[in-house]
Amino acid sequence: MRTSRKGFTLIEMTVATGLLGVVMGSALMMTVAGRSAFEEAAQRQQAESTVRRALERVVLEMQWAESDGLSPDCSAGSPTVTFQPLVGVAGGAAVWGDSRRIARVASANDADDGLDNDGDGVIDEGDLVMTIDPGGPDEFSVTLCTQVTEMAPGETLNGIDDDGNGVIDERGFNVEALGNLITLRLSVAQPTSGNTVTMSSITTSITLRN
Ligand SMILES: [Ca+2]
Ligand SMILES: [Ca+2]
Ligand SMILES: [Ca+2]
Ligand SMILES: [Ca+2]
Repeated sequence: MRTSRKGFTLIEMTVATGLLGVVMGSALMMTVAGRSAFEEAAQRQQAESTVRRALERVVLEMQWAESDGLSPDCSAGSPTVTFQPLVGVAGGAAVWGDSRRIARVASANDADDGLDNDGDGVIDEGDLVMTIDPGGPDEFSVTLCTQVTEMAPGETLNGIDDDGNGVIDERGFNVEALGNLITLRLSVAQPTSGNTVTMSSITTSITLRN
């Protein structure tokens, strides 16, 4: 005669509860891992679009600059550039606008001292700032981008071109001029929610028309 089984034995219950725990645990881990991977991808994308937008702005400002009017001449690369944009032609002569300086400057929150003063996980980050009419009566500054790295990734301050790109000790922002070909490099380190830092680095070139 078969005995009907009602309910579960203690062992079955224990095993079932254990399995349920494992399943729920993995589901939770997958959710957490999925969320952090998603957040990481979103933050990386945001850092990349920040760098791209800032460089697009620099290209927009510099494309009408006079190629032999850059200061310094930037042939060895420079973290700062001053130029005058062509704003029009009058009576057959070029009309130049107020000079503009684009430079990587130390962040107000993190002095250039080798320490992470603001505790965001990035040491000595700076801002990319454009100043219109520097030193002049109409001087006006615009921050194009924050979190610009101290040095370009792969480059340390040692008098050597560590990354072999032809520029020695380039900073997080660098302008290199070879004739009227300008190479712009910008690197940003964006602190993220998971106590990590997302790096984004873009190099772009423009050919000056003047
Ligand atoms: Ca610092
Ligand atoms: Ca910092
Ligand atoms: Ca280099
Ligand atoms: Ca170096």
